[in-house]
Amino acid sequence: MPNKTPFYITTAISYPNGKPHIGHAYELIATDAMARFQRLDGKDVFFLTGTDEHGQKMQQTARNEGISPEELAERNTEQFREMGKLLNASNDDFIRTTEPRHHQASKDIWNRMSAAGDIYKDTYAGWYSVRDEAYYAEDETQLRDGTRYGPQGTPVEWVEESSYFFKLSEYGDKLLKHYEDHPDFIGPAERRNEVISFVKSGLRDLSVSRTTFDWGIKVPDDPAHVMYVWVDALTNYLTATGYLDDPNGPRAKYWPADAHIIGKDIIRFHAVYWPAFLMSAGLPLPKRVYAHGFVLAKGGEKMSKSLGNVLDPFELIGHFGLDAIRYYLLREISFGQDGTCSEDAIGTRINADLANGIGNLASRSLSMIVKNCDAKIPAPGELTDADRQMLASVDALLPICRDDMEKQLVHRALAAIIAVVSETDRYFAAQAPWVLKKTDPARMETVLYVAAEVVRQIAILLQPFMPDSSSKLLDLVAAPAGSRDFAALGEVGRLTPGTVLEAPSPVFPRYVAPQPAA
Ligand code: ME8
Repeated sequence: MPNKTPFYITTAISYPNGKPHIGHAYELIATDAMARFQRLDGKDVFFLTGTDEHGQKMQQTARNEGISPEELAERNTEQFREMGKLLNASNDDFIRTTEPRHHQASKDIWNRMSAAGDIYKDTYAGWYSVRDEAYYAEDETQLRDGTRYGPQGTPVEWVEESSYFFKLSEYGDKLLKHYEDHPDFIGPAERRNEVISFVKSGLRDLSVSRTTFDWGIKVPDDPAHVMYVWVDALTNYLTATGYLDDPNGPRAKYWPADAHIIGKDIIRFHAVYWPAFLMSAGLPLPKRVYAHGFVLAKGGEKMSKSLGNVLDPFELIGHFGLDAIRYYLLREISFGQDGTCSEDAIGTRINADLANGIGNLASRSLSMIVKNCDAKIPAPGELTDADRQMLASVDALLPICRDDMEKQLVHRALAAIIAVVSETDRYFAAQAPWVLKKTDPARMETVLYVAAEVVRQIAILLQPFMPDSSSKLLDLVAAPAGSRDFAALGEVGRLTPGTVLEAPSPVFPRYVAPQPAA
């Protein structure tokens, strides 16, 4: 058995300063789909998510609530774990930056950067956004109605304190060369361009420690300083692999990561600071950083409590079901762009693609088999051009999906799969097996065989996106447990005639919006 190729994928680690929101759920679902896809495709996957528990934002929120930052982190991290379970996230580890393994790794990376001569002590005086946990140059800020805001629209405050600096200014050319030599390092293209122009505009040294609060990881040999939260946060990706501890350890093979999946607001940290830290520390760089867009409310509005348009992932799933929500978010929003999420749009999408689409195809074709073929997969006769074309379309899906998933174009992979469902609907309607039943039963059996075989392959391919429903679909075609990964796609895994089927139960019920009370 050849060794499987390692594949390491991460989400951002979330600030547990509040409950998880739909943006967190979106990122976890999308990354989960990518991780599951690679697993089914035979890779040795390590999928990491977790929480980013230090920093001023955590400390301030805790103070406002009258509790300690530890208590705040503990309480909300539990909710992030719960959300992961609810979303059926298949992460292999959940990292918390307050864990001892992470303190050690952060100190190690600091010491490496320091030994490289890239850290010096000075005083920081400039603008800081607590909400973004980010330093901004004066020209990136704007004064409005007496308050100064950073580029993401969050308020900034003037900070002056003793601080260690990282010599980021020395990494501009090296970073630009890296982007040029590795054109796939940053995606999508808009983000890559944004990062390149930011780096070209000139990098200033980065303040990497704070002295005006203490909720963080202490700087080695100078306990009056805590590390800037982003130094510690970014290091989480390395911590979980144990690479710094032992480059030959059991998980060290996963570094460098294949993909960091993050939101567009934190691209600068991942595509500028993180590779610069790693270059300084003499460590390999991740292969790709991909920034998704934001989930917005109906009409493209930002979700906010004051507008009353915030969608809660827990409530949405309670209402529509998990796989419907996973499907909607992954299919409707082009991964990399902003997209909207509203209850009407979810209902329309899931009815069209799931209930009327794959659900209907499976139930129509399989119930005809149960009724007319003695509940056994029929043996196909000689195939017509239409049958061959139909099977060729479904057999061709894997390379298409692979290519899209490699580029994080999750919505495109799904669109390709659903297009084959529509093609099968047309095939089914044109072949009219319910007519053949009377005129040419052998031909009916061939058509039903082809349709059931399409359902089998579509169900295998949909597993990364809708794990539970796909597994129900695979049960309906009695796909053997050991033949549900991508190795079973195509001709090698064709349905075996004579396999007994149960009467199909609906996998994707039609969504009916609740009627307002009269
Ligand atoms: O940024 N739509 O944490 P975070 C889509 N701790 N994605 C969204 C979103 C929305 N409406 N709102 C937020 C942090 N996100 C840091 C990360 S990584 C070393 C440290 C995304 O809790 C956001 O872009 O503010 C980020 O990728 C993730 O949710 C966590 O955001």
